[in-house]
Amino acid sequence: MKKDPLFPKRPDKASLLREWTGPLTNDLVQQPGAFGLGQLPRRLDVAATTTSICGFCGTGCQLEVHLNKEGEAINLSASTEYPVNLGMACPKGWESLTPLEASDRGTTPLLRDARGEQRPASWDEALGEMARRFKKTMQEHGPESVAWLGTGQIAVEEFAFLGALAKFGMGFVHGDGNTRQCMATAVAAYKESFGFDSPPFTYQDFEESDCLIFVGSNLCIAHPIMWQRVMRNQRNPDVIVVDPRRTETAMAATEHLAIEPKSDLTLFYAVAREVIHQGWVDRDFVAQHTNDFAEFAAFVEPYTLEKAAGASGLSASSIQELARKIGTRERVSFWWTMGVNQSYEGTRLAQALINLALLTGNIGKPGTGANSITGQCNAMGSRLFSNTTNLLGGHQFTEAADRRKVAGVLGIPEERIPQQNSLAYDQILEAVGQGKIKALWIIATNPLHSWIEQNRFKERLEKLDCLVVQDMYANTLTAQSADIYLPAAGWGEKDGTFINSERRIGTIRKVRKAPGQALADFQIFRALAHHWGVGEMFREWTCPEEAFQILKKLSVGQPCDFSGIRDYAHLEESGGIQWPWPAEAESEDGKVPAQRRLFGDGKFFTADQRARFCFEKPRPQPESPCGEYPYILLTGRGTSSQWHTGTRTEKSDVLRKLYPRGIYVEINAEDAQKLGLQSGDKTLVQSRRGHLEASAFVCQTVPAGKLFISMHYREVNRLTREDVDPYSREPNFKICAVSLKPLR
Ligand SMILES: Nc1nc2c(c(=O)[nH]1)N[C@H]1C(S)=C(S)[C@@H](COP(=O)(O)OP(=O)(O)OC[C@H]3O[C@@H](n4cnc5c(=O)[nH]c(N)nc54)[C@H](O)[C@@H]3O)O[C@H]1N2
Ligand SMILES: Nc1nc2c(c(=O)[nH]1)N[C@H]1C(S)=C(S)[C@@H](COP(=O)(O)OP(=O)(O)OC[C@H]3O[C@@H](n4cnc5c(=O)[nH]c(N)nc54)[C@H](O)[C@@H]3O)O[C@H]1N2
Ligand code: SF4
Ligand SMILES: [Mo]
Repeated sequence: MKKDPLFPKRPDKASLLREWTGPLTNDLVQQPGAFGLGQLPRRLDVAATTTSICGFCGTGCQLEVHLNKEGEAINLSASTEYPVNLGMACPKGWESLTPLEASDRGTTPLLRDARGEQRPASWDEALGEMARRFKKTMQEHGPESVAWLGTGQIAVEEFAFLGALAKFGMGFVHGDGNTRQCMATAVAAYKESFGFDSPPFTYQDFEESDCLIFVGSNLCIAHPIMWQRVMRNQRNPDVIVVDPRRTETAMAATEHLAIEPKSDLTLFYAVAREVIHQGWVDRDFVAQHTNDFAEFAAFVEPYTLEKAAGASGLSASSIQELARKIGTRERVSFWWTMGVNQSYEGTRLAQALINLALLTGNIGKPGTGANSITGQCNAMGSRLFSNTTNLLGGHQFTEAADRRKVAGVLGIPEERIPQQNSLAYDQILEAVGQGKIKALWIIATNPLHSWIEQNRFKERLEKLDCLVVQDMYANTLTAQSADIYLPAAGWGEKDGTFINSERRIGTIRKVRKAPGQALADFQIFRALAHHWGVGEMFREWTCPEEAFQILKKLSVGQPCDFSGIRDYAHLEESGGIQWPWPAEAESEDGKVPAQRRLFGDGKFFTADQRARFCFEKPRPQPESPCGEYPYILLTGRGTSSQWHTGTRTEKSDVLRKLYPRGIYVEINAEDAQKLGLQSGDKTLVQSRRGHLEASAFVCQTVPAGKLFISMHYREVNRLTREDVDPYSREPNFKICAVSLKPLR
């Protein structure tokens, strides 16, 4: 911990005001006074300062947390020297401490009694009861009758412990997490194209690119500090946003391509064809470092500019111009988020972007790359260490050598490691619906708000014999349904590491005591191991920093090898460390370089070290608009001040003020006029699966025929439809067909 009694780096209010140079958005983020600047610490109260990576989004900003004599956080500010955020933070970051103080924090375990009411219980009772019920279910119905659903929002050490305990200790076969709702598509795409789940970029690339193409990404509000990095770009770049909506990011870009939803695949195949026809292919790179180019070139041949124009609603000339920029600008980078991942054909779409980077040799060099931006603070950690569909450290359950290696590092019998992958989230739920999975443990996710097609989800959940929910708050929608509730400490109340979007590993620190009897997830897993009778198996997992040493060993020899990281102090003094950083890594000055990207040598992680062109014919959307449901509903983030289901951000008065409380639906002026609607009028929005009431917000951000409702409102997933991408099994959250009627 850094001793800093005089707090010399305290930024003054004026410089912080200057730092917010963000785009004009409709949610007031440009008014810094609104997000907690009034709370800068008073100089004399600060006894020490420590640092912690922010616990919200995958940007991974570092915060300086100012502590009093007792080591308790008084307040925080944005780290000025961290290579990610350079002194900036968004409203959520500034307000990070407030959700910890909420009055509805879980302070004691709860057990549902015979009358159906949740009653306080001791940890021994609650964990004893959980162990008893899960064991009984497994004895009667086999190991496949239980499962867990985890998260991308706890520390790496925590979900590694969770995954190891559940599968190797308790004998589970199935577990998945909310990363499935989010990043699974990028994982599947990278694995097949590059041989490993390996986002290649570093944030410096935002500043060093000549042409940045954002596909299905609303960076200004979902990753505001990454957008600030784009704003620092001095190369006069083209910033092109491909999104059906005129988002905050689209407005701030140099160009907005307002495509028809789900026409992206056709569009980018046509762009690839044009790049090939115009001779803009980097022939040397393609010949030396890729496979299947000839097949790809033949495949894209039917995707003419006219065909893409027909599908996307863009003009043939604007598609040609897009291809020209991709083919001729020196440094081109492709960035994507949920508009790509959350699609029934997301994996192929992500690969269509990867293909363009490969075709034009835009990879491994400054300002380039096919770059998936991650959502949650530690989605990248969960991708490597959740032990769900891949074995700890990016290994394979199905490979005997991998099982042997992991068993050796952990000192457990090899037979403890399942030889099959877990079912994916949607398959776990299907098994719940069929009565095959009877006990479910949900950790740090709130699927009764966030999972797609809620009615179906709720029906399935009712079939469970036992639901355990482990959350910071006892009153989330999901926690209220629990038979057993386990109160968890949150960000700020525990130690550990997160991995951000650019593969940077950084530490989080305990700066507050958890309320009541709430325990860090790590400690809950430790206690549960004891109650299950496998405490001995996890005797080395005494604290997160010890567990980190085990994870280092698991990473050895993998593309993500970070065995060269000494300990948490090494991470803190280095400004975080991007993987890979193997034990044999060397640098000239003995320090770890602040920015590193992958594939500078053109060698990929496939067996022959070549990247693959992966492609497939586009398919029609699962649900198109029709006479009865004439609109396409789009869903996504609504503001930089709210986080998902709002369990944390709703607890801050400051953040709440920045966003409307009541649910609203964005509707184009043309459609509103036809229906005689004005902003504020009540409407009924209906799909084949459910309905909701929302007030109309008449605006130009959505084109005619499209509506938008943000995912922060719990009602939205009553409307959505559970279709998944066949390769990643990520749900198609972004679109469904709905009707809208004025309610008078
Ligand atoms: N403030 C805030 N920030 C967050 C989060 C939050 O809840 N609040 N959540 C975090 C998480 S977990 C995630 S995953 C990220 C998500 O970050 P983003 O993916 O940037 O956010 P979304 O709004 O979900 O979706 C992005 C865009 O995809 C567009 N889109 C929809 N369909 C299509 C399509 O067919 N084609 C194209 N090209 N675009 C389409 C939508 O119109 C939307 O503008 O944000 C992270 N950051
Ligand atoms: N329609 C629609 N639906 C969507 C999306 C969309 O774009 N459209 N986006 C999807 C995406 S990308 C995502 S990532 C999901 C997110 O969906 P969720 O994961 O359900 O959303 P959160 O609100 O982040 O839920 C996290 C939960 O963990 C708790 N928590 C926080 N920290 C801790 C901790 O340290 N320990 C424990 N035990 N609990 C903790 C919080 O209180 C909260 O209840 O939503 C998905 N749903
Ligand atoms: S951009 Fe993301 S990581 Fe940075 S302060 Fe905001 S929520 Fe936290
Ligand atoms: Mo996400």
